[in-house]
Amino acid sequence: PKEIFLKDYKLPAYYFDTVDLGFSLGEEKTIVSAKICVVPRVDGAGSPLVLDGTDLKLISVKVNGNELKEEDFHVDSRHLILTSPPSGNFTLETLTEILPQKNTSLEGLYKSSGNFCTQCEAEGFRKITFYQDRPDIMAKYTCRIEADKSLYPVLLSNGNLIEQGDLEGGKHFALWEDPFKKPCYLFALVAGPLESRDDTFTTCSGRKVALRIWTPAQDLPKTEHAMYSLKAAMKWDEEVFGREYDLDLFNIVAVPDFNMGAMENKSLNIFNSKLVLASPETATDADYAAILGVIGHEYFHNWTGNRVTCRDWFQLSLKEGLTVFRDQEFSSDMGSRTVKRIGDVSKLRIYQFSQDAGPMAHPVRPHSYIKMDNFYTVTVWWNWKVYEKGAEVVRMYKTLLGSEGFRKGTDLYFERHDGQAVTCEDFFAAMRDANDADFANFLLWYSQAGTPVVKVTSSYNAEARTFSLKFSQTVPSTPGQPTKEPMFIPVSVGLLDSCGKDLPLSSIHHDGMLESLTCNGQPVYTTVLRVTKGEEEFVFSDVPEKPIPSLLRGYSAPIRLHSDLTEDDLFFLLAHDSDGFNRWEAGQILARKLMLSQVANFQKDKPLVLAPQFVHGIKCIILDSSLDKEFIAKAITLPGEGEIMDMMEVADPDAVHAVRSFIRKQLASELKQEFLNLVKENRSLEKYEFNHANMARRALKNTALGYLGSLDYQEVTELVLHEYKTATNMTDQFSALAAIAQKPGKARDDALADFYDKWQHDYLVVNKWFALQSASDIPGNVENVQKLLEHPAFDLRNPNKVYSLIGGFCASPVNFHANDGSGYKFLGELVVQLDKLNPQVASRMVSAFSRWKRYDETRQNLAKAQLEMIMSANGLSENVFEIASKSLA
Ligand code: B3K
Ligand code: ZN
Repeated sequence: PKEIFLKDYKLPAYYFDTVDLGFSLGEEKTIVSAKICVVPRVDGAGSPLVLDGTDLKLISVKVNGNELKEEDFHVDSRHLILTSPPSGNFTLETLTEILPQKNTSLEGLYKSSGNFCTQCEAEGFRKITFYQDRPDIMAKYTCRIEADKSLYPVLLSNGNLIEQGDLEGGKHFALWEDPFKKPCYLFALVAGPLESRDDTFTTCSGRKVALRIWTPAQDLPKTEHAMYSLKAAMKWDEEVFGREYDLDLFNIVAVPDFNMGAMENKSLNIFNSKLVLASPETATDADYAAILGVIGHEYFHNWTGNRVTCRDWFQLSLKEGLTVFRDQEFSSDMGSRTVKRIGDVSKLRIYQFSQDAGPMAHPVRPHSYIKMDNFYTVTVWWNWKVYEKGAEVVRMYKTLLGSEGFRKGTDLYFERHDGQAVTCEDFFAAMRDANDADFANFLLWYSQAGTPVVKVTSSYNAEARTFSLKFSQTVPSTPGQPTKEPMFIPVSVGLLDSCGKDLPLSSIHHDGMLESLTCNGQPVYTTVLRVTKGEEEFVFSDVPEKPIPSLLRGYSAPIRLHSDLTEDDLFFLLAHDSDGFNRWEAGQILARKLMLSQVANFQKDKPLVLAPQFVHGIKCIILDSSLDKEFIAKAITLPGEGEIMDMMEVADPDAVHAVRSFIRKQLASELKQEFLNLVKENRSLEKYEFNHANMARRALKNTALGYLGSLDYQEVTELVLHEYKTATNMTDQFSALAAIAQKPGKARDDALADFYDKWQHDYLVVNKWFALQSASDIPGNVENVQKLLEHPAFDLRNPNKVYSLIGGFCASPVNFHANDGSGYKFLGELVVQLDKLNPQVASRMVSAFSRWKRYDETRQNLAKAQLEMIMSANGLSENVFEIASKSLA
């Protein structure tokens, strides 16, 4: 396999102006015609025209209407090369044959569950027709689709429908025209027996847009929330970013077989049905929230990705980091900002931090790739660097510039680059130029991999009334980047007085300069320190008493922060910080310390103990009626096992699991009455509603139920069963089931059987049932998961089922990392099998092995053996090769 490098980027020799596609969709084969107006770049004329094409059968190729002679082109399994094209503009016409019904990779054009459907990003268009499959080729498209009318009554593509009609032999056709230039990765086609939920949205300039969400007829009732989300997103983008929708029609299609969450094809978004379909009875609050976020995300791409796109795939974060940031802000505005931030940062910590420290570490803008698909965030097994760390980089611009400055920057970015394929530097330049800002070496965030580690020490001088913060930063070495430069880190800070109130900040000494912090003569309570050096000191003046600093408020930079705050300071911040995020963070730091100290006890065979101060802290949070209930639910949830393992020299899944279970159970037993009260006081109100207040009640009740489920009292078991039986929505029902399923036994078996019985007709609910069992940490779970592979509802060809059952299993450290190697063997064998069907999904699964060097020698050897076995498999895909070989390196 060939590695592709950013430094090798070259402008294309030819541009494409217009592209007219024709599809004749058939059961045996599909014929694709492409007529392209080719325009040589000034110094490109006459050079060979190299078109990408994977596994296509070429029927004919014409230039300016004349069939090409054999000596004028070359065709193989990857390319079609025109060896001596005309020197001026010319028309290229190709006819190709493809077999969508045999395409299990779900990339390119594929047929599944009775629909034809496409997925072209990143490089899937080359599986449809011969083309320069790269994002800097932007052209105007038409698309004519022809198919059997009874089997495929609905024919969709990008843009506007300009003609449709019946044809002989029971066929019909539709002709679509997209007036906007686009790269081929945004091309889409859907054909199938679908029906739509219709609505309209009137844009800020008064244009009426038809909105349609397409699904099989029986699923239409479940599209109400998706439609609500779409309209909310359209309005929000007008208000917050000044972006108006640009066509008269916007389509969303939900399909059950899809590799990722969704795809932002111009005016024809295609979604994994999991991210569209919801009803209170079948979807949880988390599903509702994910739908809101992803519908928003794909819609926002219309400007950040489609109107302004990427020059090359190395710039992926230009559109993904920015669009993730936009969807995070959208969800924050629709719900609770603090809770959203806590959720995003915890995920960032779990996934991005660990990837940043592993063999696949790469910068937000990678320097090279073998298979671009490996650089996408697709579901929880994603690559978090391009997407989520990229979003943190965008957030830092906003932190540095403020809301108004940031908006000036995005306005300038759209003004300058509409209709262009650009780079991360272009975004940087727009932010800088619109604000005349000094961003020092901020661009390093795009090129330097690894999570910076920042240490802070503080000291108070009572006489001088000054408070000093000393920072030192290092960036750990990563593959290919042994040494690093200091980064530009915005650290948002506030100082608390002894009553827990924010102190006014008046001025600060830094680099020999005294800087006033007042804003229009008024003191500020939070300020952003620009930390740019290896070692650096900031001294606050006029500080009347020894403060407790609240550092990195709102998590203002994606770093690991180590401070000299004592446990007492942290308990104080947990009780008082005005920054909700840092209040939660203080509790998490305490919990991490506690868990690590107990892991050390466990490893030395010492008894485990839970500090009374910690129980008291949790109790205070529970009883604080001024707090948001969803915040309480987050604040009383312990850090995950993966997060703790990441902090250890040698990760020990058994110890971490034992400690986390011990603390949970101990808290449950000491605070049993409080948890029982939480359940009773927060039972769901009559009707399910997706709003923050109701979701917060459910979150708190179900977190309490989870704690109680770890206890062995009869009374508690009955309560949990009662909650399961009386639940009126999936959020409550599934949480109760999860609480019951914590412990092996008859109650668990009966509840799981009952749940399947109820929901076997609904594949999305059945996936939850798979995931709950596969991710379980009950001992020896690998056998159950093996059995579930044979379950009639399981299908290796459906990505969602694989993510639920196999991905779910890898998420349980004790079972996946079982020291007899059973978990590794299970995954190794499946990856090889899966790779033959769907390389993208297989490569996501193989990533679970990537951090094998973090474990003890026995586990290392077992995991390595599986990776080597995978590497030796016949016909291994580039996707899996890239991850497996980099993991072994
Ligand atoms: N842009 C798509 C992801 C494509 C993944 C290709 N393997 C979805 C999104 O980020 O919005
Ligand atoms: Zn995206």
